[in-house]
Amino acid sequence: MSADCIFCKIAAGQIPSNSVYEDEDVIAFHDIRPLAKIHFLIVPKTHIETLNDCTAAHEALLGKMMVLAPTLAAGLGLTGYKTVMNVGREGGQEVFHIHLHVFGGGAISG
Ligand code: DGP
Repeated sequence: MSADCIFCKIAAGQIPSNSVYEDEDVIAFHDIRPLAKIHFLIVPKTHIETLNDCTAAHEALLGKMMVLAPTLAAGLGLTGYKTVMNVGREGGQEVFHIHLHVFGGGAISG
């Protein structure tokens, strides 16, 4: 856990979130500033700043995040959706703890 990381604090239950899913490895919760009718984030509990910091050791965790997307989207009634991971400031990343955005129900364009 990184002491000043908002997503670490959410994962630790120190800051509330509108939860979608949680297990021992990941947490998913609705985005506080939704860009689509349904917009949630899939976040690993372990603190990894960006996708650029991932190695082969993270393959299972990243795969789990991806495979959870359709399951959680279906649970929210979505049959189609968009996934995005912003990487680095130039990639639009604001929170430096990796997370997969899932947009649906009137998704953002692009
Ligand atoms: P990104 O630009 O990819 O780093 O997106 C970060 C997202 O995190 C952004 O859409 C807003 C969301 N967010 C930031 N702080 C909080 C928070 O405290 N709670 C929730 N639920 N979402 C947050």
